[in-house]
Amino acid sequence: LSGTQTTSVADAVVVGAGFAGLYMLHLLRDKLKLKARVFESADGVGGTWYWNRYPGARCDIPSHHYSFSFSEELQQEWTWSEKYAAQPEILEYLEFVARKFDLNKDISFGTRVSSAHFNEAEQRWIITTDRGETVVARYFIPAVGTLSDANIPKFKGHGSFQGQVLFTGKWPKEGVNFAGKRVGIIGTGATAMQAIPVIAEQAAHLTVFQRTPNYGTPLRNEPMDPAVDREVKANYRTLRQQAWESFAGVPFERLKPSALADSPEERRKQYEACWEDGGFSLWIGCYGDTLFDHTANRYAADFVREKIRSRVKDPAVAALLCPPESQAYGTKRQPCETHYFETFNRDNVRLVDIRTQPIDEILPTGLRTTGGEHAFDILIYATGFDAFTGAMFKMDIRGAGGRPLQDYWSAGPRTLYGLGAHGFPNMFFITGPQSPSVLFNMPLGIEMHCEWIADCITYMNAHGYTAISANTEDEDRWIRHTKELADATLLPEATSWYLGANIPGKPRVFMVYLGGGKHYKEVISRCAAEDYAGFTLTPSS
Ligand code: NA7
Repeated sequence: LSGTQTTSVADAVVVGAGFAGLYMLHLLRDKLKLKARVFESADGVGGTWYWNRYPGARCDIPSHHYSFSFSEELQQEWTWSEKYAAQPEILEYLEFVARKFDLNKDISFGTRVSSAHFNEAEQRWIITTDRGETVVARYFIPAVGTLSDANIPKFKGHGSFQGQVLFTGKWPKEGVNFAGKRVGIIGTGATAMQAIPVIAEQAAHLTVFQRTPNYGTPLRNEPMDPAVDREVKANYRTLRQQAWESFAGVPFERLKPSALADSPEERRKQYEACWEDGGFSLWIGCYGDTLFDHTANRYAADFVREKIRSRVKDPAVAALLCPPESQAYGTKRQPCETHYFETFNRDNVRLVDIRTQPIDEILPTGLRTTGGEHAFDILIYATGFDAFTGAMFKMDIRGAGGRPLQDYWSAGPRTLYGLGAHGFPNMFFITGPQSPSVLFNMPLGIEMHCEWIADCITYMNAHGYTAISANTEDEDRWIRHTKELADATLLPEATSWYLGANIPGKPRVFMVYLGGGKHYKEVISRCAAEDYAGFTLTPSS
């Protein structure tokens, strides 16, 4: 195709073939009977689960919950092999979904969208790709993922390393052979905590460069118990209902309102029980005030620090791995780990604190911190993503009057309900900023958004509207509300990617709606029921 210019017309263009793009395509094509095109830069479906093939990559939400709920047949047909599915299995699942609903034929793989410009006269989006194709479409849906744009810090000497350089979020399909290799890894976030124990077992030596210690807690993965699977499948409706009743789209049975209300003995019992449950239990399934009250938070933080100290043999290493008291627990995304802390008891693993001795320069043979040189054969960046906006800004999106999205969002994302932005008519976001997004079980959040978008398009077609765009004052109201909710918690205190604080120069705005999935769903359903109140609809001329 490359080199040839083609122009075609579609009702909708979707970018990305992860959970979001796949379900959006299914709804637009099979339910609304529209012509939808999907562009995907990878050579297969999967999105996040296509790219994140690093060792140990696994979902931290139980498999039965982290899956589509829209098709009872699909729920019954698919069987997960582990309590928390690993990346290859989630990718297989999405490939299965694509085959089952015959989605691949409408996806152009290996194709990146270069630009999307709104044409006001035509009330249509003009979308161009890097393979010379132009599509004119009424609706434009960038389903590009929240954590998909790599954040690779440009240290002095960037690019000079002569060995293999890897980024966890773009892991080679053929895998990496660590046998006999010396490996350096930068970062100790949720990704690194999954990868480090696995790499340490395979490599000759692993050096971990840590800037900020993290409050990891055990995932406690296990093989799927067939009896549990049968039980869930017989009661899937109830399970999904429980998910929707919960804050983050995953129910936790032990949740109690306040750590302050319990005696020290009761608290310890509760923390130990949540610790044993694993996953996100201690973070969001233990006490309702953990992320709201400094004292409640300190109780949990002390508990995790004590656990870290009990797991790491060398007290000096344990001290480095313990987040300081100034760093509240769980205000950064809670990493879930499997033998992460024990990994530092191994002879072939070394922890280097780059908070006190920062990286000076990347060298052809490794890197140099202010404390000295480190040599290795493979350098891994586990340094996270330019979350929420990074992938969107790479696309040259321009709304009415040719205004770049980057310009409209220069002080932080501006949306109504995280679904649309003023001046960008007929463009919809999925799990975007100012929605529950990453703090809600993604497949369910994605279903909620895709269904809202599909209903909105159905409504517009039924009533003869050609465009829908959010009102500025309603955006202001929603942004204020999102900020108020965040400010009532401890989360904005952290230098996290929730705030854009991991990217130099990025505006620090808390980007997740913290009112919970259930309340959020009520808000957007009411908006739809009130003829899309807060949005302006343009009748066809
Ligand atoms: P994260 O959580 O953003 O972690 C990135 C890690 O890389 C973290 O330890 C950072 O340290 C470190 N980092 C980033 N930039 C630098 C520089 N310039 N120097 C040194 N260290 C650096 O990304 P993950 O991929 O682990 O997780 C992202 C999400 O993906 C995860 O939460 C899941 O939802 C899926 P810092 O803490 O900034 O000091």
